[in-house]
Amino acid sequence: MKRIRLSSQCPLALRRATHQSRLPAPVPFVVASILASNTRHHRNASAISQRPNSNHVSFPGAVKSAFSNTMHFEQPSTYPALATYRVVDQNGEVVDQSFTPDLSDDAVIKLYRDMLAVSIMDLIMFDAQRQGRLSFYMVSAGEEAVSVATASALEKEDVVFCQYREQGVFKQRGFTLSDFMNQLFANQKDPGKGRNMPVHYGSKELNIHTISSPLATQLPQASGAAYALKIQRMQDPSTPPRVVAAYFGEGAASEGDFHAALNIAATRSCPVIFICRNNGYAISTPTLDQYRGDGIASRGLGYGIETIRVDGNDFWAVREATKKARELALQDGGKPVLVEAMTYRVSHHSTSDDSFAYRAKVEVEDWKRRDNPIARLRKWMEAKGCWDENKEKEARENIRRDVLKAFSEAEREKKPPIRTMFEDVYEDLTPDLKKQMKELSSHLERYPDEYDVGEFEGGKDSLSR
Ligand SMILES: Cc1ncc(C[n+]2csc(CCOP(=O)(O)OP(=O)(O)O)c2C)c(N)n1
Repeated sequence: MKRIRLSSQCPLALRRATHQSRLPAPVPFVVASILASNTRHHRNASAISQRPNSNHVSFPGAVKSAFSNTMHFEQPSTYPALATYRVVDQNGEVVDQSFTPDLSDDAVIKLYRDMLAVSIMDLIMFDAQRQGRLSFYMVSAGEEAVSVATASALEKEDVVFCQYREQGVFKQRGFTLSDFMNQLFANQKDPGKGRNMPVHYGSKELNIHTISSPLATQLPQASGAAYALKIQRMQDPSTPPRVVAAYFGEGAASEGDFHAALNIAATRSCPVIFICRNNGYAISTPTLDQYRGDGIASRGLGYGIETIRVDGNDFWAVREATKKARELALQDGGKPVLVEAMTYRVSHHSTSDDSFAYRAKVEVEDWKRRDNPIARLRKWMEAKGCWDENKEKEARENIRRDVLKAFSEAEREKKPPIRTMFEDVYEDLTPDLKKQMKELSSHLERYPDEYDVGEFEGGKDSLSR
């Protein structure tokens, strides 16, 4: 057995040494160097050097905590709420005098049109669901700046994980209106082959992972993906630097996955930007019932993560903060950053919800009148002289026409072959699945008047291939 020199005053040394002796012998070079660098980091952070007569504690978990002879319980209420960064106020006027726009007029107009497109598509699809032409939909009214402006500060190669209310991220990155519609109508052009609920978009080409329904599962995945990016760059430093952006609502931040994700990203120094859309509600649960602390931002500090709170209805504040967050996330070999964007969910949670059962209409009307991210950017653009009423009218008409065109094309498209229901779980169909497929085929043959198989590509023939 390997002899280990132990310091009797340092139980940690014993723990570390025992742990090291259990490491399996052959470790690939890259993994070994990562482990070594993490261990070095760990050693520095946990070195206990309590000097005689020191005025502060040096426990591993509280490195510079001053001794105090006064018993005092901290009261959260004595700390002021973290500030909310703003560049442009509700009137479209610049309040951060250090701000200079880093985009050409055309580039701002493109992003403004993305926000408009999302809001117009949302209205049309919400109504389409009400008409029974779609099974489900979720709008992002009032939150268009959070998604479009954050996305605009990312690079194409960055990896994105969304919750479900970030259609602006997809739009900004190049998802077309047809891409949205094909997924919503679950037709044969939907890369997900119609297997997911509407609004659960995904795009391999745009580096956006497919949305999944269980809340917050995307967050530890995002930390893991960011760790993978970090390792990739350690293996090959010529790889372009990339970050992960992970979106979530303040309600999702009550899930255990949120805490696990932040802590692992902090301790492993992963280049991930956590972007919280704090829109005041998690379905019917208002933020006042969701938490007692200072929003989500205060939690970032608790995990040792650089954090900013921004006015989520201010396109420029969101863009500037995300730009800086990306820069920070790539510093020192990588680290997480948290952005909490304060906004308001103007519409119902989804088409399955009636929000007036739990909030007053006047509250919503008040928000709509007082603040709106699209109106705010429009005021700024008009003051700058690059936008006016005519351009607005024309843009709205064109977008509406394009949405309706993509809508009717996607609605007419056939559904994926029925056979796809059995595929893609196993490389080849298992005997069990083949049996089920045969049973379905004979069932459809026996009751031809009960099922409209004509809307599926190939009808029931796909089952007998
Ligand atoms: C693990 C889990 N629990 C509950 C739900 C049901 N659910 C879907 S959305 C939602 C509210 C989430 O609110 P928030 O994260 O604030 O996002 P918002 O809808 O406000 O954009 C809930 C409770 C779920 N999808 N997954």
